[in-house]
Parts: sequence; structure tokens; C-alpha cells
Amino acid sequence: MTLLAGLRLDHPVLNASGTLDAIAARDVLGDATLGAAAHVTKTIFPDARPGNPSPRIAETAGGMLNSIGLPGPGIAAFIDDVLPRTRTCVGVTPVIVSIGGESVSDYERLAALLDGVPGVAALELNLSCPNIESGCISIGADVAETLLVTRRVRATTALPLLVKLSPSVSDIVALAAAAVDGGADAVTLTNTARGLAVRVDTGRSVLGGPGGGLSGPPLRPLALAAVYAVRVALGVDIVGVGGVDSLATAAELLAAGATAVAVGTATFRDPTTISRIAAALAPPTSIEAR
Ligand code: RRO
Repeated sequence: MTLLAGLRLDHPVLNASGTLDAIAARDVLGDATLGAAAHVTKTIFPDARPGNPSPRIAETAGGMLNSIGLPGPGIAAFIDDVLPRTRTCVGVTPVIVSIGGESVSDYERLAALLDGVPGVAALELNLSCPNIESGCISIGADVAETLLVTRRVRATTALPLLVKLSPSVSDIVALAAAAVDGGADAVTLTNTARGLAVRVDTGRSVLGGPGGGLSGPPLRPLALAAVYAVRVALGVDIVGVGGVDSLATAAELLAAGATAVAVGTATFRDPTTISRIAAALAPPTSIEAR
């Protein structure tokens, strides 16, 4: 059993927000378990958004860049349609809803709308999306704004709160401390790092957006550094995210101080990654208990 932000989880392996659409995954996996101990949704904004132009994904040395740009149906359709269908797909698994906005009041409004909605086990405040011009990371790169948004959401809902931060900041410990001061129960470390793939013929971004978020194994040392620094400084639950693709890489983040880990990019290659790591982490059953 893993206790994360007050949630009792069967094991310490989650999916990273935006990397496992439970509804679409059912088409691939059938009735096989998705495997995450808690299912984290794609970040939802107050209003519907089309997302960024394609291409949205590019391979880079050992990892991936994305510029998805937060496409989504908006909170009303999420609550009425996406969330109930997601719950059907994940069964009894707790659902953590990732929320994002352009302003502190957007987060407050989303938290108020989600408070009391059946099946919402916790909220993750995405303060770290690299693919948006205003909001998310512009709030999460600033200590005072991070404190304010967490405090306002904390005052709006009693749901457990996770705050997801970017590795592309100057002082992640100060930002995590602000989240904790504001009432966060856990921090998620980290989102993708700001990156770029460039076309030599045009000098422009390979992706449809002006930059991208770097994920996969190249993110691993950044995530480890963030988790370790925050663990040394603060007594807060941490979800470690960055290049987890095996038992060994999950174990590294747990050893650095993470309470749980989340798998992102690796699920694109193998959608059973979460289940495999969770099974490998499970304590062996003793001969007497068999
Ligand atoms: O949608 C995205 O482009 C995106 C998001 Br919301 C995020 O949090 N992190 C990321 O790498 N991409």
C-alpha cells in the first residue's frame, strides 16, 4: 500500500498526465488492466481548446519532444462526458483530475466546479505546461503566484491537492515550498523540460508550436535532481516523473525520495509498462502466504 496525498493506493506507479487516455487505451488493451494505481487525466482548461498545429510530436536523442498545446473539450463537457467514460474505463482506480488555466481565478473556478463531482479523488494543478503562452508555467515559475494559486484552490476544495512543477525553473525547492505553504498535499516532479527541435532549412521549429516539452530518458537526471532536492528540503509527498521505463528507473526515483512514480513517454512504446513496473515492485509473496 502507498499513501500519497492522503490517497491509499495499491502500489506506487501512476500514469503521467496527458500520456494515457483511458478511453482510447481500452481500444488497445481491451479489458486488460491499465495498471496505474491512480489514473491522472489530461489537463483540462475552463474552455474548449483546439491545441497546437501539427506536427505535435518529434523524436529526439533518446527521448521525445511534444507540443500538444492542451487540446480539450473544456470543463463542462469534461464533467458531463469525459469523466464518466473515463471512470467506466478505470473501474475502481482513483481518478486525479489535472487542471490548468491562464490565471489564478481559472484554477479556482475549475476546483469549485470539480469539488463534489463523483469520482474525483484529487486535483493536480498543472503549473508547468511548456506549450502555452500564458498561464500554467508562467504561474508555476513564480513563487508568489504558486503560493497564491495553491492557497486559493486549497480554500475552494477539501480534495487532496498535487502541484506539478517544471524542471525549467531557477529554484524548484522554493516553488515546491510555496506549494506546500499554500496547502498542497504533494508535488509532482517534474513536467517536461523546455526544449526545441529546429529545421536547418528554415530555422524554424520542427513542431507546430514554437518549442516543445522534452520527455523520456533525457529528462531522468533532471527529475532525479528535483526529487532529491525537494526531499532533502521538505517533508512532502512527491510523485517522481521523468524517464521511468523499467523497475530500475522507477527504483531510482523512489530511492531519491519519491513517494510514487509516474510513467509517461514509455507507455507510447509499450502500454503495459505501468503494469509491468507495478508487478515488479510488488513484494514477493511468501511461501507461507501462497
Ligand atoms: O498539452 C501539452 O502540450 C503539454 C502539457 Br498540458 C503538459 O503539461 N506538458 C507537456 O509536455 N505538454
